Amino acid sequence: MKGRPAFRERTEEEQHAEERDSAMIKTTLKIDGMMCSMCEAHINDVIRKTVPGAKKVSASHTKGEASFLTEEAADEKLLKDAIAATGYTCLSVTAELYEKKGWFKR
Ligand SMILES: [Cu+2]
Repeated sequence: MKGRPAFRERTEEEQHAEERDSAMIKTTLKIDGMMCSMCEAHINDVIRKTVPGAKKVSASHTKGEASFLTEEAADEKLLKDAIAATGYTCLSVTAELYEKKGWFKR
């Protein structure tokens, strides 16, 4: 008796469907002016208000950056303006594809 189910190679179509479902966009902002965890909280608030669908919103004053995940690309100018209005400076915004399965790796 065999303990494992037979392995079936996934079709290319299935693989593509899976990539579409699991792919999100990770946006990373370089932010100048954060000095402590209160600043991080301010930035997190601004991001959540500016990008309502944002997940995994996280700012780090030691790294001077903040990041979050979205299904659709976030509006760069809107973010920069909102951060500037809070008293910090958004130096850059970068977006990259992010796979959901990576969340649990570390
Ligand atoms: Cu602070």
